[in-house]
Amino acid sequence: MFKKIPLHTQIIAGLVLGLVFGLVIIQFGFSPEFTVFYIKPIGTIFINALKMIAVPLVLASLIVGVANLGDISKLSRIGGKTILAYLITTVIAITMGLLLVNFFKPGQQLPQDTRDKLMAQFDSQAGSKADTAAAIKDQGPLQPLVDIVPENLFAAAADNGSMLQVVFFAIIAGIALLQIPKDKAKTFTDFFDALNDVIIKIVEYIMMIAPYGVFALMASLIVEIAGDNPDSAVELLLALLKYTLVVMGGLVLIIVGVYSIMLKSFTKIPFGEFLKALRPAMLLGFSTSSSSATLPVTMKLVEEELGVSEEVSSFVLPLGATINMNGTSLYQAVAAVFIAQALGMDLTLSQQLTIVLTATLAAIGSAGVPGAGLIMLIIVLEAIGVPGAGVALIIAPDRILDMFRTVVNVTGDATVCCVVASTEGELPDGLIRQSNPFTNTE
Ligand code: DAS
Repeated sequence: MFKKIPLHTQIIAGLVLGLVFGLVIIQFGFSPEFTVFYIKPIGTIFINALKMIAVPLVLASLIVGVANLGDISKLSRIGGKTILAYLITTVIAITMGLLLVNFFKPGQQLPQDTRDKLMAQFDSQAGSKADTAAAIKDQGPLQPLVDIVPENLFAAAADNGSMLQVVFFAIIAGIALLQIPKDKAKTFTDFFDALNDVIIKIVEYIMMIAPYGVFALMASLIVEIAGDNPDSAVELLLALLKYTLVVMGGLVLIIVGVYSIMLKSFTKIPFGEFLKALRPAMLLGFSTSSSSATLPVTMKLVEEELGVSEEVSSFVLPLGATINMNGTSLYQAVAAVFIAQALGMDLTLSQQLTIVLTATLAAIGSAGVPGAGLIMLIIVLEAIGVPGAGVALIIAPDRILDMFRTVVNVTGDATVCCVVASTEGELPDGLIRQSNPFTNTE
């Protein structure tokens, strides 16, 4: 019955209904038992499903992503430039996110009792995390580096706290794949390619229960945080609103700040013309929240509206849709610090630098499908010792933010594509409008 309503509309409806439901419960003083025992489990199932898929998603998408770079010795100058540009824009996006969230501190004004309740709700092993942190301090400064290499991959995959170790293995496996004979590697790559497709399909299934999960999470979050003090729910909602505005501000800054400077520095394409040419792809990214779904349109526009050769666009854009997600990177940096702030956890500089590393890897590992960035955020949280279940705190506005960050992801891929094309001697005079691919008029 819901099939016809777009997924994001369903989820926004779930979010609003959860908000109203929670506020009605606390406003009329109904007992929280019903919400806690019969509504909240739906949200827990949704969160567990997201966490369940995180490890296989990382393994499959990263192994395939690295292996698809093609033979390491043959990585052409285009591949080198493309990957360098993607990494630089990703690190810039994460750094912008960290600067914004540390400056505006959206999570910091929550009262201590709200923070304690959130921590209790999200981290049942809070004590053990503290012990681990203490243990790490005893073992000296290089311990975080040692902890990246897993003793046992399956134990690491089983223990959510070692997501970085899973990422490390996936990258090493991808590189090893490039070093063995192509015919042997093909079986392995085909398996993980198929696994990647299976996982993306499972993410679609999980996103089907998203409206109900968001409803349950929103309602139980409000009812449990409000408890006997409705004001603390309002404070939490205000903090969420501030967090959303910080992410949105960062996303706008990336487009009008970073991408316009890149185009101006490396190409003769007027920024306004670039956005006008890319508008259909940006709108598609917004409405589908999927870089992968938007890819065919992005390629068509970049070639026919912006004049980039097929050789460049067919390498740069598919790679970008897989490993380059500047919007998601900024969002993950802001969300990770916001959740830590809301839980009253002060992050050290090394933890914030860990965010740069893990959010870069998480963005590379994020598939271009709705909700992928949220799933990979769990990796960033676990890597800095923040409970992965803390994603429940920011799940409410996530679907709306997913739409906007996907627009940035798509625009970033197209920007790098034009920059690489231009440095390859293409687009000598800026725009070469060949035809309007959507009206076929010359
Ligand atoms: N929806 C993802 C994309 O397609 C981004 C995200 O989930 O953060 O780019």
